[in-house]
Amino acid sequence: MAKILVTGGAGFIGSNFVHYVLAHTDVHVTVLDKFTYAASSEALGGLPSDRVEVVRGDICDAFLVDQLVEGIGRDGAVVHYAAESHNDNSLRDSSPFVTTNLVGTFTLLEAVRRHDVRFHHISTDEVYGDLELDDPQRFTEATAYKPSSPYSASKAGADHLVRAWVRSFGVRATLSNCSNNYGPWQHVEKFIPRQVTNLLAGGRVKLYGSGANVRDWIHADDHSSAVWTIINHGKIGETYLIGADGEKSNLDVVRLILEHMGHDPDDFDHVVDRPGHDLRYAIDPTKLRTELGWEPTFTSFEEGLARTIDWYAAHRDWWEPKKAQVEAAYAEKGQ
Ligand code: NAD
Ligand code: TDX
Repeated sequence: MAKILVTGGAGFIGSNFVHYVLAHTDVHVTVLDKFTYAASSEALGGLPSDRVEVVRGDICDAFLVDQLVEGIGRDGAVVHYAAESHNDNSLRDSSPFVTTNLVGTFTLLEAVRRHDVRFHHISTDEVYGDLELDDPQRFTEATAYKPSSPYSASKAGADHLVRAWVRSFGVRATLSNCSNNYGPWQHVEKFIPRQVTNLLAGGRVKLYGSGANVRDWIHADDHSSAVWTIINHGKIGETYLIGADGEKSNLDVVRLILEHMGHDPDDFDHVVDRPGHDLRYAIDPTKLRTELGWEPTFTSFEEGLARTIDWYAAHRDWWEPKKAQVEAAYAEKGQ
């Protein structure tokens, strides 16, 4: 594979993948990103300019997408990360979620179909809805779809489009549904960066509801290695769940953050819960591990979290300008 197109490559996880590919292969990467509020040119800093091209544009722009996909060629691939990604935003205004996540994915699928280019679609475990806290089953590739929020419904719809284009038009695509990511460059609107930067800014930790909700955490570096494994060794038409056995309640995560930052682990606020808040996500990654031999490198969430907290402490210049606007939107909802 000589060339790939990475959509959403200036976002939290897409930029991690771009760094991963440049560090581990000699592939040329074109990034297509609209540079919404969630993008960050700093996250793409320090990359070799002869191996990366960054195009500012919209995945819904059929003309631009067609040109870029044609340029990748039949032996390359499109790796599709671009999305509106935040549940709370989707509850305030669902419109960009429907446009980018559904129409954008459709636009890319039509282009890869026309030019016969390999496609990998990045999705989320949220398409499966939620589990009871004591359910012994975790999500597998066979779990039925039951999305709860406008965000997860738009991602579920996009997944269905990809599968339909594989079956009806023979598009060479794979899909992956990953659990909650953490690591450097995650926007301060998201749970872990929000709490860490609240404390760094002299504010307080904000836990939705009781904090019993469980998320299954994976470091973004491990998500990137899993996606690269699937692109190279995955079977066309197949879906792979990506997870690293990282289940933790939000309450436990908050306490770990407070302790690592030298605060009393019970010194946080309970705030208004998210409407429709999913109770628990949990991934069974057996297929990816046994069929493709992938393993995560971050096996201790505590250690990965500590490194992430230290990263935010060292990158105040990056997150501080984004903070006030995010907190003002939360404050309006009592969060
Ligand atoms: P992010 O919000 O940090 O980044 C999204 C990127 O997409 C941004 O750079 C943004 O500018 C770009 N973008 C948005 N609309 C666009 C458009 N119309 N055209 C071109 N670019 C556009 O998101 P993230 O957390 O990095 O998530 C990336 C992908 O991974 C998403 O598809 C998301 O659903 C999926 N995912 C995320 C997680 C997680 O925990 N964050 C877990 C599983 C799956
Ligand atoms: O201030 C907060 N307090 C709080 O208790 C915030 C922002 C969140 N929460 C809770 C809600 C969730 O139970 O923390 C948990 C994680 O919240 P988010 O970071 O918003 O993530 P989540 O809604 O679980 O979705 C994430 O994982 C799946 C990503 O944002 C999605 O893009 C991905 O698909």
